[in-house]
Amino acid sequence: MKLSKYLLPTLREVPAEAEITSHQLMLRAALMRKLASGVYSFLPMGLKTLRKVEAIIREEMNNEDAIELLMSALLPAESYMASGRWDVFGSEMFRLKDRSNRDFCLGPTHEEIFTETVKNTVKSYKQLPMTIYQIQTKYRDERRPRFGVMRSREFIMKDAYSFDKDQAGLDASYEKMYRAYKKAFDRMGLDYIVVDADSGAMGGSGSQEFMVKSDIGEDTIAYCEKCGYSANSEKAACIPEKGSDEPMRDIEKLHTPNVGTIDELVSSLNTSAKNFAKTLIYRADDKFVAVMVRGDRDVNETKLTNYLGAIEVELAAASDVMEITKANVGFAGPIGLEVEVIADNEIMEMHNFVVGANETDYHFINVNVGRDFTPDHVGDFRTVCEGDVCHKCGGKISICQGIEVGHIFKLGTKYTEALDCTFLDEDGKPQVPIMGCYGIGVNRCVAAIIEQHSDEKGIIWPMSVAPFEVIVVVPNMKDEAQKNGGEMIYNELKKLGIDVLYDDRNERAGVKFNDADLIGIPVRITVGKKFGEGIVEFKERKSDEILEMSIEDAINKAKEIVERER
Ligand code: 9G3
Repeated sequence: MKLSKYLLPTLREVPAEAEITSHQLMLRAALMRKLASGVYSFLPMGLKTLRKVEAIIREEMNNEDAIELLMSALLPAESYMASGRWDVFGSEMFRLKDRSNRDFCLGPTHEEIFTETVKNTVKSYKQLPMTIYQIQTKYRDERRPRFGVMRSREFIMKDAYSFDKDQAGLDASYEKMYRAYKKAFDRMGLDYIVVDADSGAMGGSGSQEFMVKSDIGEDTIAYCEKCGYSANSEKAACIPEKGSDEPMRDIEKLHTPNVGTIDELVSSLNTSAKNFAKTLIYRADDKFVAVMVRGDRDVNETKLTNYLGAIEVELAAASDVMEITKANVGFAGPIGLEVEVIADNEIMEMHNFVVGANETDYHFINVNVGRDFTPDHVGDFRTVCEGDVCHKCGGKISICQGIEVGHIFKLGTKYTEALDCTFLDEDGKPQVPIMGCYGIGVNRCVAAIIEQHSDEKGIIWPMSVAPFEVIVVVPNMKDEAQKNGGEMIYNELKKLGIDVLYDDRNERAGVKFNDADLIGIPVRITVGKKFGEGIVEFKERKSDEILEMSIEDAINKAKEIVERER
């Protein structure tokens, strides 16, 4: 491809709204342009990287006998009504009506659609196991689109669904997908970890996320260096820190005016946050609960939601807190509450601790479980912290941020039952297939690759996903010999089947070199002053070393690197 005839509107300046590296570089390197909040158009080079990521995913899925098909993105509401999700997914689902006023949505995910397809096409156990997938655009009206394509409202997902006749079959299908994901992400050059994850509204018996470690990742990961345990912090198990055994002291009610924060409270009482149990009033769907965790911990709302089997859990409004505790926010406690009290395991380890008195400006001190109150439920309701003891091996838990690029689930029969999808088993009896589902965010993979493969000058594409494999740069197009030399090398490389970009623009050398670094093509061959001596420059984007060599050596070295790394 000749750059003088291509579409590559690179930007010198960093666009103001782009906060993270990948978002900045995807705009500056002319991979994409924003159309609306969370909606992007892909320019030629951005499309090439998307297609190369998709091709890697497709190859690894096909290697594990998955079968590709393509569903519509314009979906009739009926399918989602049958599974009950039409009402569950509120404003996040893009809904529309056709000319006959019938309800449709733009597909956010396709469990129902794939289940219907299997229901209508798979009749016998002989056709199972079957894993079918698509690579297709999804639509979700995110409340806060951010970080470019990391969280956009339209994105390409590879979504796969496995159908088996029993749990053992699902376990086998799940392992095949797990293998396909590892191979695909390895080939893309992504450094990732696999973490235990919450299955959320999907239900089922467990899920795992493929996380790319990155400080800008939205997800928080807990991991143990010693035993390798790793989990999304939404799910990571916590064990309670042992409390100090001390004799029970008499409970006292103290006047604690003007203490707005826990720190102000504990310093005014000359104690520590570890000796304070905070009581938070939550609304879980249509009921209220009081949740207690130690003062220096956070309530894990995912664990709470799963325990209560609720659809939505959120902190109660101040007016509700007043009605329930008869006190302003910040003075809630477990003593004398009407609503159920749910206590984290650590509360049971505490002695003579502080709680709100359910009276504005008052707290109780020297509170003890059993004598002063008894929680209705006790369990693991807190979020894991740096330095926690690993529940598996007793090692130390570390925390890092991650970008979720893949998520695989053992779903069970939630959708096949809801949609009455059955197959006839060996005895001719109807059985319900057991499902798994498996997603990869394609756009997010491109962004994650850039987050992990870039420097201050721009992108450093791994060969496997690079939009071009070699760039030929002629700094001085006015010099006929150098210009013809560049053209000749460009044509030779093309004949060798190398995807080569030829910068034949009438631009200054500095612009050409800056653009070559910005767009991150793995190999650069420069035809400059020494061309007259038969010498060209050879540089790999991932190295600072600039080599001088003959034209023939440069072409052979480019071929060798491309064929080794693509
Ligand atoms: C919706 C809307 C948003 C959603 C969903 C449905 C997330 C939804 C979870 C999944 C689970 C798996 C198949 C591929 C792998 C992930 N946000 N999820 O189901 F209607 Cl508006 O998508 N789906």
